Amino acid sequence: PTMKLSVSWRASAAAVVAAATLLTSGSIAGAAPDVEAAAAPDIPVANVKAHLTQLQSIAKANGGNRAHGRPGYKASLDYVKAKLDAAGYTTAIQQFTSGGRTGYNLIADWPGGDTNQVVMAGSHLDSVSSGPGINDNGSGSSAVLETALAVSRAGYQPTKHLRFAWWGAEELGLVGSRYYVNNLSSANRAKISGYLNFDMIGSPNPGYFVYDDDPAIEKTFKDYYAGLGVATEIETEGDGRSDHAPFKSAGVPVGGLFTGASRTKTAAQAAKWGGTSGQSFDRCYHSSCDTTSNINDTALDRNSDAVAYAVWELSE
Ligand code: DTR
Ligand code: CA
Ligand code: ZN
Ligand code: ZN
Repeated sequence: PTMKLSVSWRASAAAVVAAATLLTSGSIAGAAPDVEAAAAPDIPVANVKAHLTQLQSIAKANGGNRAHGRPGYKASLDYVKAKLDAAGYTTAIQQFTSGGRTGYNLIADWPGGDTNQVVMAGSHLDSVSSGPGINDNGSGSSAVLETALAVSRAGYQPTKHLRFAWWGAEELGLVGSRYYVNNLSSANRAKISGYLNFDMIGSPNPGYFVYDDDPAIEKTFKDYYAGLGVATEIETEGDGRSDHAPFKSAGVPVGGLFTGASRTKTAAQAAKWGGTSGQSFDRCYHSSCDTTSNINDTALDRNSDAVAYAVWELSE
């Protein structure tokens, strides 16, 4: 019995040594020295929806909206900022004035990575004054927030530097994002290797549109959807209509996703995506009914996962 015991003891000791070696030096003889970069984690859509519920409560407690210059906007920003601060981000609030009212951008940097190669993902956090703006644009803001939190949970250390942004006063004409870009030095602007925009990504009668701008970013999103077996179309409604526009004008590579607003879904689109033809992608666009019931969970889930996929893919 002693011999048997010692043999099994030796075997398990060797396993322990091997594991310890792997943990410390990263590889042992014969192990693959460089492993594929970690794949993006799944983004739990329940977490994204929890943020939407919070944003709706914030609107309800502040006059029914999250519009620029109203208390609901700053309360929304404080909610997002608190989550990011707790997750280890370096956050900054950038103030600006528009229409005689103070506006705010929230910028969150994930410590580490090459700050000469900055990958940015952003969305506008403001709503119109008619309602809580859950699809437009709680959906983008919550997906970007949850992706940032997933980076923290994963302890992800990408080669490039990650920066996330929530813009103010988009509905007044891309005011916050334009203010940010205009106040970047040319040196800092040149360091941004790409800007990913997410504005309306959970529309109730969704289409799956990919911005047709930077080819590499566009391919990243199309590869993701191809992996799901979901067809995509080029986004044709948005040139200049969301926060990627100031970045594009400044020569920064841009891309993004969109599930549609007031345009009508065609029969052909309904045939490939489901939903209702002859009905707009979001019947509550800029209306008081843009609430948490104005969201298609499948679209929100797929697009939240697409945000994470692209952030990991473009920053590793
Ligand atoms: N202007 C955005 C909604 C919007 C309309 N078309 C597009 C295309 C691409 C992104 C966004 C949009 C808003 O109302 O916030
Ligand atoms: Ca998911
Ligand atoms: Zn809008
Ligand atoms: Zn929007």
